[in-house]
Amino acid sequence: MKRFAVAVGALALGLAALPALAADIEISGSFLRPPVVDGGNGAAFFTITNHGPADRLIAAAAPAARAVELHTHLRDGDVMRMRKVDSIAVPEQGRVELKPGGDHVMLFGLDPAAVVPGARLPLTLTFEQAGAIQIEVPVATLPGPISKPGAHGDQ
Ligand SMILES: [Cu+2]
Repeated sequence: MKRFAVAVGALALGLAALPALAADIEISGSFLRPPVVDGGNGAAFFTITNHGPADRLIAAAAPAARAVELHTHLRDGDVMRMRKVDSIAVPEQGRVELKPGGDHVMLFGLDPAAVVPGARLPLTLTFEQAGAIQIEVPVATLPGPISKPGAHGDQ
């Protein structure tokens, strides 16, 4: 319960702009690429810093999205395509950067009202070891590519 209390306490104090901490996991540098069209798909990116033993990001949830999946990009011939993955590994004392063209949290069917520029999208990340971490992801001013043309989810 201690780690949960720490995360909730940080939010209650209005420290959402600071890195979110839960147990050994720290989330920083988050941003959301909003959909190009209303009700479309967006993607969340952030850096996971692990101060403890090996862990895995196993789920993500956002009330403003119809569905949320963990995605990565894989090379398919000359094209990078997005694929759903069951988890994103975070090495012991390691760091993983979710970024355009790489791993990301895919948000399907986003509520247009929740992704206006300047808004912050509530997102819950669940780690196998560290448990759930609630963050608020700043919405980027302009839509941008989640990946190179040819991949799904960016229309
Ligand atoms: Cu994706």
